[in-house]
Amino acid sequence: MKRLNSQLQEDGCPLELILLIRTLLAGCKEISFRVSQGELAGVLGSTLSDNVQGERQKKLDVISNQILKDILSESGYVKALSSEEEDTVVGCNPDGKYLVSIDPLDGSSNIDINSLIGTIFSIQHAPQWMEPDDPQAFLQPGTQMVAAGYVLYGPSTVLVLTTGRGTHGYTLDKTHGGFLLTRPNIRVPEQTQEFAINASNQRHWEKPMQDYIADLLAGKDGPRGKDFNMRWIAAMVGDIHRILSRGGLFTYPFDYREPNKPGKLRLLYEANPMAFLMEQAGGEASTGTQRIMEILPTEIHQRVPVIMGSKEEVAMCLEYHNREAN
Ligand code: AFP
Repeated sequence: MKRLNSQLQEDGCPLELILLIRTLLAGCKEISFRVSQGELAGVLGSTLSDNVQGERQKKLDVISNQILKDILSESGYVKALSSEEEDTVVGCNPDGKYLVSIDPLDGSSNIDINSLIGTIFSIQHAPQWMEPDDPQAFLQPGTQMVAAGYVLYGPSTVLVLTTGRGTHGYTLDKTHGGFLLTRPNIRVPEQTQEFAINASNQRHWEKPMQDYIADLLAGKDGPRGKDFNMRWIAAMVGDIHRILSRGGLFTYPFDYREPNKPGKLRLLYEANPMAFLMEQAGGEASTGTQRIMEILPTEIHQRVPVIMGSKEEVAMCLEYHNREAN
Protein backbone atom coordinates (compact mmCIF):
# COMPACT_ATOMS: atom_id res chain seq x y z
CA MET A 1 0.00 0.00 0.00
CA LYS A 2 1.19 3.48 -0.87
CA ARG A 3 2.44 5.72 1.93
CA LEU A 4 1.16 9.26 2.47
CA ASN A 5 4.52 10.73 1.52
CA SER A 6 4.51 9.07 -1.92
CA GLN A 7 0.97 10.25 -2.66
CA LEU A 8 1.80 13.83 -1.66
CA GLN A 9 4.90 13.78 -3.88
CA GLU A 10 2.84 12.34 -6.76
CA ASP A 11 0.32 15.15 -6.24
CA GLY A 12 3.14 17.68 -6.74
CA CYS A 13 3.15 19.06 -3.18
CA PRO A 14 6.09 21.32 -2.30
CA LEU A 15 8.48 19.72 0.21
CA GLU A 16 7.72 22.25 2.93
CA LEU A 17 3.98 21.57 2.69
CA ILE A 18 4.63 17.82 2.92
CA LEU A 19 6.73 18.37 6.03
CA LEU A 20 4.06 20.60 7.56
CA ILE A 21 1.33 18.01 6.93
CA ARG A 22 3.50 15.28 8.45
CA THR A 23 4.19 17.46 11.50
CA LEU A 24 0.49 18.13 11.98
CA LEU A 25 -0.22 14.41 11.67
CA ALA A 26 2.40 13.61 14.28
CA GLY A 27 0.27 15.71 16.63
CA CYS A 28 -2.88 13.86 15.53
CA LYS A 29 -1.21 10.51 16.23
CA GLU A 30 -0.56 11.67 19.77
CA ILE A 31 -4.21 12.73 20.10
CA SER A 32 -5.24 9.34 18.69
CA PHE A 33 -3.18 7.63 21.38
CA ARG A 34 -4.69 9.76 24.16
CA VAL A 35 -8.21 9.11 22.80
CA SER A 36 -7.62 5.37 22.75
CA GLN A 37 -6.43 5.50 26.39
CA GLY A 38 -9.72 7.17 27.39
CA GLU A 39 -10.46 6.98 31.10
CA LEU A 40 -7.10 5.30 31.75
CA ALA A 41 -5.37 8.56 30.79
CA GLY A 42 -7.91 10.74 32.62
CA VAL A 43 -8.80 12.62 29.43
CA LEU A 44 -12.60 12.40 29.71
CA GLY A 45 -14.88 15.03 31.27
CA SER A 46 -15.04 18.81 31.25
CA THR A 47 -12.74 21.61 32.34
CA LEU A 48 -14.07 24.60 34.25
CA SER A 49 -13.43 27.00 31.36
CA ASP A 50 -15.38 28.15 28.29
CA ASN A 51 -13.90 28.82 24.85
CA VAL A 52 -14.33 32.08 22.94
CA GLN A 53 -17.65 30.77 21.55
CA GLY A 54 -18.98 30.44 25.09
CA GLU A 55 -18.90 26.63 24.97
CA ARG A 56 -17.71 24.62 27.95
CA GLN A 57 -14.35 23.04 27.02
CA LYS A 58 -13.78 19.33 27.47
CA LYS A 59 -10.41 18.18 28.80
CA LEU A 60 -9.68 16.57 25.45
CA ASP A 61 -10.47 19.84 23.60
CA VAL A 62 -7.80 21.56 25.66
CA ILE A 63 -5.27 18.70 25.43
CA SER A 64 -5.69 18.35 21.65
CA ASN A 65 -5.39 22.10 21.14
CA GLN A 66 -2.20 22.21 23.21
CA ILE A 67 -0.63 19.24 21.38
CA LEU A 68 -1.27 20.79 17.96
CA LYS A 69 -0.33 24.31 19.05
CA ASP A 70 3.02 23.11 20.45
CA ILE A 71 3.98 20.94 17.51
CA LEU A 72 2.92 23.46 14.85
CA SER A 73 4.46 26.52 16.46
CA GLU A 74 7.77 24.71 17.02
CA SER A 75 7.88 23.30 13.48
CA GLY A 76 9.12 26.47 11.79
CA TYR A 77 6.73 25.96 8.82
CA VAL A 78 3.83 27.92 10.32
CA LYS A 79 3.58 31.71 10.52
CA ALA A 80 0.34 31.72 12.50
CA LEU A 81 -2.32 29.38 13.73
CA SER A 82 -6.03 29.94 14.31
CA SER A 83 -7.96 27.49 16.42
CA GLU A 84 -11.56 27.03 17.50
CA GLU A 85 -10.19 26.85 21.05
CA GLU A 86 -8.12 30.06 20.95
CA ASP A 87 -9.55 33.60 21.36
CA THR A 88 -7.15 35.13 18.84
CA VAL A 89 -4.58 33.91 16.34
CA VAL A 90 -1.38 32.37 17.68
CA GLY A 91 1.75 33.89 16.12
CA CYS A 92 4.43 31.27 15.38
CA ASN A 93 7.51 31.70 13.14
CA PRO A 94 7.71 35.12 11.37
CA ASP A 95 9.44 33.32 8.46
CA GLY A 96 6.90 30.48 8.31
CA LYS A 97 5.27 30.02 4.89
CA TYR A 98 1.87 28.75 5.98
CA LEU A 99 -1.23 29.57 8.03
CA VAL A 100 -3.04 26.68 9.69
CA SER A 101 -6.63 26.65 10.99
CA ILE A 102 -7.77 23.84 13.28
CA ASP A 103 -10.73 22.40 15.08
CA PRO A 104 -8.52 20.33 17.41
CA LEU A 105 -11.31 18.04 18.59
CA ASP A 106 -14.57 18.06 16.66
CA GLY A 107 -17.59 16.38 18.22
CA SER A 108 -16.80 17.22 21.85
CA SER A 109 -20.14 15.89 23.11
CA ASN A 110 -19.09 12.42 21.86
CA ILE A 111 -15.89 12.24 23.93
CA ASP A 112 -17.42 10.89 27.10
CA ILE A 113 -19.57 8.30 25.30
CA ASN A 114 -16.63 6.77 23.40
CA SER A 115 -18.13 7.75 20.06
CA LEU A 116 -16.72 9.36 16.89
CA ILE A 117 -14.52 12.45 17.21
CA GLY A 118 -11.81 13.96 15.04
CA THR A 119 -9.43 16.80 14.20
CA ILE A 120 -10.21 19.08 11.24
CA PHE A 121 -7.58 21.31 9.62
CA SER A 122 -6.84 23.54 6.66
CA ILE A 123 -3.67 25.19 5.37
CA GLN A 124 -3.17 28.43 3.40
CA HIS A 125 -0.14 30.36 2.22
CA ALA A 126 0.90 33.08 4.65
CA PRO A 127 0.94 36.48 2.94
CA GLN A 128 4.37 38.13 3.17
CA TRP A 129 2.92 41.39 4.48
CA MET A 130 1.39 39.84 7.57
CA GLU A 131 2.60 40.17 11.13
CA PRO A 132 2.51 36.69 12.75
CA ASP A 133 -0.39 37.62 15.04
CA ASP A 134 -2.52 39.46 12.45
CA PRO A 135 -5.96 37.78 12.13
CA GLN A 136 -6.57 39.66 8.86
CA ALA A 137 -4.39 37.18 6.93
CA PHE A 138 -6.82 34.36 7.79
CA LEU A 139 -9.70 36.23 6.18
CA GLN A 140 -9.22 34.72 2.73
CA PRO A 141 -11.89 32.77 0.87
CA GLY A 142 -11.67 28.98 1.07
CA THR A 143 -10.59 28.87 -2.57
CA GLN A 144 -7.14 29.93 -1.26
CA MET A 145 -6.63 26.74 0.80
CA VAL A 146 -3.68 24.62 -0.33
CA ALA A 147 -4.67 21.61 1.77
CA ALA A 148 -7.48 20.48 4.05
CA GLY A 149 -8.38 17.32 5.85
CA TYR A 150 -9.47 15.56 8.97
CA VAL A 151 -8.31 12.73 11.17
CA LEU A 152 -11.15 10.58 12.48
CA TYR A 153 -10.48 8.80 15.77
CA GLY A 154 -12.83 5.87 15.25
CA PRO A 155 -12.41 2.09 15.44
CA SER A 156 -9.47 2.79 13.15
CA THR A 157 -7.70 6.15 12.88
CA VAL A 158 -8.37 7.53 9.43
CA LEU A 159 -6.99 10.54 7.57
CA VAL A 160 -8.92 12.12 4.69
CA LEU A 161 -6.87 14.73 2.87
CA THR A 162 -6.90 16.93 -0.20
CA THR A 163 -4.19 19.14 -1.63
CA GLY A 164 -6.42 20.07 -4.55
CA ARG A 165 -5.78 16.90 -6.56
CA GLY A 166 -8.64 14.72 -5.44
CA THR A 167 -9.65 13.54 -1.98
CA HIS A 168 -7.73 10.55 -0.64
CA GLY A 169 -8.32 8.35 2.41
CA TYR A 170 -5.55 6.84 4.54
CA THR A 171 -5.56 4.50 7.52
CA LEU A 172 -3.07 4.76 10.37
CA ASP A 173 -1.11 1.52 10.55
CA LYS A 174 -0.37 1.45 14.26
CA THR A 175 2.22 -1.32 13.78
CA HIS A 176 4.68 1.10 12.18
CA GLY A 177 2.99 4.47 12.80
CA GLY A 178 2.43 5.53 9.18
CA PHE A 179 -0.69 6.53 7.23
CA LEU A 180 -1.26 4.17 4.28
CA LEU A 181 -3.40 5.02 1.27
CA THR A 182 -6.50 2.86 1.62
CA ARG A 183 -9.04 4.90 -0.40
CA PRO A 184 -7.50 6.69 -3.35
CA ASN A 185 -9.67 9.21 -5.20
CA ILE A 186 -12.81 9.14 -3.12
CA ARG A 187 -15.93 9.94 -5.16
CA VAL A 188 -19.22 10.90 -3.51
CA PRO A 189 -22.22 9.28 -5.21
CA GLU A 190 -24.23 12.06 -6.92
CA GLN A 191 -27.58 10.76 -5.69
CA THR A 192 -28.59 9.67 -2.22
CA GLN A 193 -31.48 8.62 0.00
CA GLU A 194 -29.79 9.60 3.25
CA PHE A 195 -29.61 12.94 5.07
CA ALA A 196 -28.16 14.32 8.31
CA ILE A 197 -29.65 17.18 10.32
CA ASN A 198 -30.30 17.88 14.01
CA ALA A 199 -34.09 17.70 13.70
CA SER A 200 -34.62 18.98 17.25
CA ASN A 201 -33.92 22.49 15.90
CA GLN A 202 -36.69 22.31 13.32
CA ARG A 203 -38.74 25.18 14.74
CA HIS A 204 -35.78 27.55 14.26
CA TRP A 205 -35.17 26.80 10.56
CA GLU A 206 -36.07 29.04 7.62
CA LYS A 207 -38.99 28.10 5.37
CA PRO A 208 -36.94 26.58 2.51
CA MET A 209 -35.28 24.11 4.90
CA GLN A 210 -38.62 23.38 6.60
CA ASP A 211 -40.16 22.58 3.20
CA TYR A 212 -37.18 20.55 1.95
CA ILE A 213 -36.99 18.32 5.05
CA ALA A 214 -40.79 17.91 5.13
CA ASP A 215 -40.63 16.55 1.57
CA LEU A 216 -37.83 14.12 2.48
CA LEU A 217 -39.82 12.86 5.46
CA ALA A 218 -42.93 12.40 3.30
CA GLY A 219 -40.98 9.59 1.57
CA LYS A 220 -42.55 7.55 -1.21
CA ASP A 221 -45.92 9.26 -0.82
CA GLY A 222 -44.46 12.79 -1.04
CA PRO A 223 -43.22 14.88 -3.96
CA ARG A 224 -39.81 13.14 -3.96
CA GLY A 225 -41.44 9.74 -4.54
CA LYS A 226 -38.85 7.80 -2.49
CA ASP A 227 -38.07 7.01 1.14
CA PHE A 228 -35.11 8.70 2.86
CA ASN A 229 -33.08 7.51 5.83
CA MET A 230 -31.70 9.85 8.51
CA ARG A 231 -28.40 9.70 10.47
CA TRP A 232 -26.91 12.18 12.98
CA ILE A 233 -23.55 11.52 14.67
CA ALA A 234 -23.29 14.96 16.38
CA ALA A 235 -19.73 15.25 15.09
CA MET A 236 -19.45 16.77 11.63
CA VAL A 237 -16.29 14.76 11.09
CA GLY A 238 -18.24 11.50 11.47
CA ASP A 239 -21.19 12.60 9.32
CA ILE A 240 -18.91 13.85 6.55
CA HIS A 241 -16.88 10.65 6.66
CA ARG A 242 -20.05 8.64 6.12
CA ILE A 243 -21.09 10.88 3.22
CA LEU A 244 -17.65 10.62 1.60
CA SER A 245 -17.99 6.84 2.00
CA ARG A 246 -21.52 6.25 0.70
CA GLY A 247 -23.15 9.59 -0.18
CA GLY A 248 -25.73 11.68 1.63
CA LEU A 249 -26.64 15.26 2.47
CA PHE A 250 -25.36 16.98 5.62
CA THR A 251 -26.79 20.25 6.85
CA TYR A 252 -26.49 22.53 9.85
CA PRO A 253 -28.73 25.21 8.37
CA PHE A 254 -29.40 28.89 9.03
CA ASP A 255 -31.14 29.18 12.35
CA TYR A 256 -33.19 32.13 13.72
CA ARG A 257 -32.04 31.69 17.34
CA GLU A 258 -29.02 34.00 17.18
CA PRO A 259 -29.11 36.16 14.03
CA ASN A 260 -25.49 37.23 14.53
CA LYS A 261 -24.48 33.53 14.40
CA PRO A 262 -26.19 32.24 11.24
CA GLY A 263 -25.71 28.55 11.89
CA LYS A 264 -23.61 26.62 14.38
CA LEU A 265 -20.60 25.60 12.32
CA ARG A 266 -17.45 27.63 11.98
CA LEU A 267 -16.33 28.72 8.52
CA LEU A 268 -12.58 28.44 9.08
CA TYR A 269 -12.45 25.33 11.22
CA GLU A 270 -15.32 23.19 9.89
CA ALA A 271 -17.18 24.47 6.81
CA ASN A 272 -14.23 25.43 4.59
CA PRO A 273 -12.03 22.34 5.05
CA MET A 274 -15.00 19.98 4.65
CA ALA A 275 -16.21 21.92 1.58
CA PHE A 276 -12.77 21.54 -0.04
CA LEU A 277 -12.75 17.77 0.64
CA MET A 278 -16.33 17.44 -0.60
CA GLU A 279 -15.77 19.38 -3.83
CA GLN A 280 -12.57 17.47 -4.57
CA ALA A 281 -14.60 14.26 -4.20
CA GLY A 282 -17.27 15.47 -6.66
CA GLY A 283 -19.74 16.75 -4.05
CA GLU A 284 -21.06 20.27 -3.43
CA ALA A 285 -21.02 22.66 -0.47
CA SER A 286 -23.21 25.74 -0.06
CA THR A 287 -24.74 27.99 2.58
CA GLY A 288 -28.07 27.84 0.72
CA THR A 289 -27.29 31.01 -1.17
CA GLN A 290 -23.52 30.90 -1.77
CA ARG A 291 -20.71 28.42 -2.47
CA ILE A 292 -18.99 28.00 0.92
CA MET A 293 -15.46 28.23 -0.50
CA GLU A 294 -16.20 31.66 -2.01
CA ILE A 295 -17.23 33.33 1.24
CA LEU A 296 -14.92 36.19 2.21
CA PRO A 297 -14.59 35.74 5.99
CA THR A 298 -15.17 38.78 8.19
CA GLU A 299 -13.72 37.31 11.38
CA ILE A 300 -11.85 34.15 12.34
CA HIS A 301 -14.61 32.57 14.44
CA GLN A 302 -17.39 33.35 11.92
CA ARG A 303 -20.26 30.86 11.69
CA VAL A 304 -22.12 29.94 8.52
CA PRO A 305 -25.04 27.77 7.45
CA VAL A 306 -23.83 24.55 5.83
CA ILE A 307 -25.41 22.27 3.23
CA MET A 308 -23.05 19.73 1.66
CA GLY A 309 -22.79 16.27 0.16
CA SER A 310 -24.06 14.40 -2.89
CA LYS A 311 -24.24 16.78 -5.83
CA GLU A 312 -27.82 16.18 -7.00
CA GLU A 313 -29.26 16.25 -3.48
CA VAL A 314 -27.48 19.52 -2.61
CA ALA A 315 -28.80 20.98 -5.90
CA MET A 316 -32.31 19.86 -4.93
CA CYS A 317 -32.04 21.50 -1.51
CA LEU A 318 -30.77 24.71 -3.14
CA GLU A 319 -33.78 24.70 -5.45
CA TYR A 320 -36.01 25.18 -2.39
CA HIS A 321 -33.84 28.14 -1.35
CA ASN A 322 -33.94 29.65 -4.86
CA ARG A 323 -37.71 29.25 -5.10
CA GLU A 324 -38.10 31.19 -1.85
CA ALA A 325 -35.74 33.93 -3.02
CA ASN A 326 -37.69 34.51 -6.29
P1 AFP B 1 -17.72 20.91 18.73
O1 AFP B 1 -16.85 21.56 17.67
O2 AFP B 1 -17.98 21.80 19.89
O3 AFP B 1 -17.18 19.62 19.10
O4 AFP B 1 -19.19 20.71 18.09
C1 AFP B 1 -19.44 19.78 17.09
C2 AFP B 1 -20.27 20.39 16.03
O5 AFP B 1 -19.84 21.69 15.76
C3 AFP B 1 -20.30 19.56 14.73
O6 AFP B 1 -19.21 18.73 14.58
C4 AFP B 1 -21.60 18.79 14.80
O7 AFP B 1 -22.14 18.50 13.54
C5 AFP B 1 -22.49 19.70 15.61
O8 AFP B 1 -21.62 20.48 16.43
C6 AFP B 1 -23.43 18.92 16.48
O9 AFP B 1 -24.33 19.81 17.02
P2 AFP B 1 -25.60 19.40 17.92
O10 AFP B 1 -25.14 19.63 19.31
O11 AFP B 1 -26.67 20.33 17.50
O12 AFP B 1 -25.93 17.98 17.65
